[in-house]
Amino acid sequence: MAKKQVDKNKSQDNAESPLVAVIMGSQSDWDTMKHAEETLAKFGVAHECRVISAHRSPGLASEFGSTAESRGLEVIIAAAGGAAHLAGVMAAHTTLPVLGVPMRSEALNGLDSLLATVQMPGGIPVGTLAIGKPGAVNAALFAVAILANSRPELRKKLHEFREAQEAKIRATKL
Ligand code: RP5
Repeated sequence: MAKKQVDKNKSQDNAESPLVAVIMGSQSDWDTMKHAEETLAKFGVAHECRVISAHRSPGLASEFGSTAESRGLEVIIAAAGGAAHLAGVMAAHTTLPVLGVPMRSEALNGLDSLLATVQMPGGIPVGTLAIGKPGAVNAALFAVAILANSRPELRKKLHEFREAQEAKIRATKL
């Protein structure tokens, strides 16, 4: 299957104004972060996906974080690898909840990304998920849970998701 390019400028997949932004430091993060996108799509949550680098495009990062609230976003999922500043930089520019997903890095297998994302000094919170694909999926589920606080239809979908997960385990025969 052809590799999907993250659209750097536009919302994708839905015409509605996005509630969740999935941003990542590099196109190379997409193979992992597409799992966040797929999860949001499964729940029917309007979202956008973009490449924004805290260090390669600091102006864009600052602009995106500063305007996120006024553009109607409610949650930002920020993925980065290595010296992973993106989630922290977003959190510095907005009071929206920011969920950080550490990317598995070549040099340190993601431990660098995890520590850089999770160890925010007090005052600017980043909710950090697991390294890699589980973190990408869980960041999306966490975003849905946040949105579900004021959207009963999403709460219902989350219950159904959990029930389906449990039913699958119960039906597993070894
Ligand atoms: C980070 O550096 C990105 O989030 C990515 O995980 C990592 C490597 O980026 P590339 O060199 O592959 O563009 O900024």
